[in-house]
Amino acid sequence: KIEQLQAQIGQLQAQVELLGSKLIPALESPARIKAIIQSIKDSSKHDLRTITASDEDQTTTVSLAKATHSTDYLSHVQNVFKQWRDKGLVEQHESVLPECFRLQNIANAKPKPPKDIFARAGYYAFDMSTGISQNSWKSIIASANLGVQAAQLLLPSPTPDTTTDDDERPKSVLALCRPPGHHCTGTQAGGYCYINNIALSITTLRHFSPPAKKTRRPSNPHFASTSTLKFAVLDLDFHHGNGTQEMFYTDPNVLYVSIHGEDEFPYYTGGADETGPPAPDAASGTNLNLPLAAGATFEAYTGKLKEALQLIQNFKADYLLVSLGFDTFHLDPLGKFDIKSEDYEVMGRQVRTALKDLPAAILLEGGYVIDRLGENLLNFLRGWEG
Ligand code: SP5
Ligand code: ZN
Repeated sequence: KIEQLQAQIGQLQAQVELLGSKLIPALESPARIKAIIQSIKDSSKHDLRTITASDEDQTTTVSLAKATHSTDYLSHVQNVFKQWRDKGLVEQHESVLPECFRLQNIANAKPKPPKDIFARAGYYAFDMSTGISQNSWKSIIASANLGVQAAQLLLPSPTPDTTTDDDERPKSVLALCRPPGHHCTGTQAGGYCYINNIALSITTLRHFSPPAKKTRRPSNPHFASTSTLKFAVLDLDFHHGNGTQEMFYTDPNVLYVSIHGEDEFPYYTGGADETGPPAPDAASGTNLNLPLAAGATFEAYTGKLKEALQLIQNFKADYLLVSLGFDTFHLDPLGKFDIKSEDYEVMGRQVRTALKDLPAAILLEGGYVIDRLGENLLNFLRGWEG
């Protein structure tokens, strides 16, 4: 039934992706979020908020996104559909897909964006699954704005002395982002990702956090205020979050930890040997990849999860960001793990129990079995809430 529906949607909107050797209706679709929202409403267990990005929110989101994405990349994503359309390179109902990708050029280490708008599509992308259609930017900016808003909800009140407000803030927030974010880099879309929503949450927390309280004896170096915030990212999507890893690889204040399918998409990152820059760099050891072979059971998974949680505990972060993907589900068309619906409750409980003091933003990444997404997410949340 879902397949029929997707085929219909595919014909209607022509949102396609290349999978293997076939151009298929895009797996990453609005139906994913619709299904999740319906399940959350049906459960009536959670406080659900709809957040619409005002013009001002959109401006703020784009300017925060510039901390991790280049300005020219962002304007490309925003404008390429119309530019292709104006030249007759794409139909109104189709999407922009690249034909040729940026490659290494021995004569020119830093090639400039091509003048030709057709050629630019492959300069700013790394796969053919991340098309840009008429309404893409609207979704991309709305999704990114959720990354911003989730972070805003976790921020301490600006007047730390009136503790009452502080108690009102949630300890954890889930943002139903779509499109997802963990694959795109600062200059290339890919893996259905255009703006890194997790990076936006981190940038927002950094940007809007009140300055650290002045100590009573600032002259004592022991009390010197070190206001630098620390962040731990736990990436539970089936795929390695190459974009997030890249953005914070040399940042000593962001720990990136990922459990993902070994040698799976995005293929060229995610190895256990990618641990950050070599010592004595301060960021050495702030990246941990825990690849798991195809067919991995939940028992194998929880083994890796324990390792991940231990490292995060040791890191002593101020905030936790979770990239939550449900493509680890045993029926997922893109995943190869053997994780069942009920396992997500255990997973949620395990993470929250280990890290219960950390304010947390959970952002949705992948997960493509549309009619099981709501159930799997609700299970995760039941475990998370104890
Ligand atoms: C956010 C997210 O989950 N993005 C995943 C994008 C994955 N796209 C490529 C998947 C390739 C799977 N292998 C294809 C083999 C076909 N026979
Ligand atoms: Zn994924």
